Parts: sequence; structure tokens; C-alpha cells
Amino acid sequence: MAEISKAQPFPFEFPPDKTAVIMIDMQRDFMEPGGFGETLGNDVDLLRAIIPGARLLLDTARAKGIPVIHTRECHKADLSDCPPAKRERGEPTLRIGDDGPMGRVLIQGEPGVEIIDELKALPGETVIDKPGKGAFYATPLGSVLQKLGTTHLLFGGVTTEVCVQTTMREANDRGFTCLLVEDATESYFPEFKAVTLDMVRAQGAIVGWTATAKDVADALGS
Ligand code: C5J
Repeated sequence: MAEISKAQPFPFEFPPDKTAVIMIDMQRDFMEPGGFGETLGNDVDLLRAIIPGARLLLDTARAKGIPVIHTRECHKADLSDCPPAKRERGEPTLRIGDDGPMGRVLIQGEPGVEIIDELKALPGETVIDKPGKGAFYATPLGSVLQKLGTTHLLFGGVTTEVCVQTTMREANDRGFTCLLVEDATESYFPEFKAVTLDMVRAQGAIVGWTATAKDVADALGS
């Protein structure tokens, strides 16, 4: 067992050989101007602050042989997996499926769906395209983790209170023990990130633990 003694709300124990990293939606559509995040009125530059923390988490996992799974929020080209309620919501400048500066917004195979260069998947790493906010919904994530024998998950990615938190809650309901890496996750709303970290670890880690990427690296001796 490895232990992150500085984790909140109390030390986090995890078996490295049964642990996986899930990096949520670090794709151009959320991270760069012209993508889905910006069409919703957000300042996407805020998210770039976590690139070093996310990179440290990936580098640590890779050095220790911990599987890394990346997700990307996107839809089929014919939008058959995009509920109209999702596409029609709000007043974005571009809707899902519209042509934008990085190709069709949130559509599989388009440039906007690519993971940013700094964090891109290495050959052999699993990349899961997901139509929902939660990464377990309508994807093979559950069976991928079952095949790996995973019991513990370390999370990073964007955005903290939307796809990351939703996936952590889904993971809890499936019996996984979860930790959210504080400096590897970000929100367009700093106050939402702060309150999500609080929510996750409240009530005796009701959703999971939090710690920094360095805490994870130290616990794994890297
Ligand atoms: C959002 C996500 N925020 N990846 N997606 O719409 O959190």
C-alpha cells in the first residue's frame, strides 16, 4: 500500500498495482479559444494553470506503471448521441456540431476534440470518447477498469464541478475509491473549484479525498 499522509480529509491509502489515473477532457475544445468552453462565455485561459500539475500526475503514473486513461467529451458526427436538450440549451455563440475555428464543435475526430499537446496520450494509453458529463455513461470505461483490476482512481482534468465531479460520483456508485488531484483540475469558476473540493472531501470523504500532484508523486517515491 502507498499512503498520501497529507491528503484531505485524512490520509489516503492506495494499492499502486490496482490504481489508475483518469484525466478528464483536457481537450482543445475546453482549453483553447474558439472551442466549446469559450462559446459558453468562459475565459479558457484560466484552465491552463493546471497543465504543470496534470503533467506531473501523468509523468508519475507513467514512471510507476500506473495505467492512464484519458477522456474526451464529444459526439458522433450525426449527433445521434447528443440529446437535443444538451444542444439547444443556453445561448452559446456556437452550438455542438456547428463549424468553428477548430472544426465542428465537440464532434469526434475534429481538431477541437484533440487532447492538448502538453498532455496528449502516449501510445498504448486508453482514450475514451464520452457523450455525457460522466465518463461511465455510454462508454467502455467500466469494463476497461474491470479488466485492469482497478479499485482506486486518481482524477485530474476539467472542469472540476462538471465532468470531473460527475465522473467521481459515478465511480463511487461503482465501488471505486477516488482521489481528486487539486492542482490537476480546474474550473472556469474558481469558487466552483474550491467548493467542489470541499464537497468531495466533506462528511468523511463522501465522494473522495484530495491531494496535490506532488503529494501523489511523493507517496509513490518518484
Ligand atoms: C463541460 C466538462 N464543462 N468536461 N464539460 O461542459 O466539464
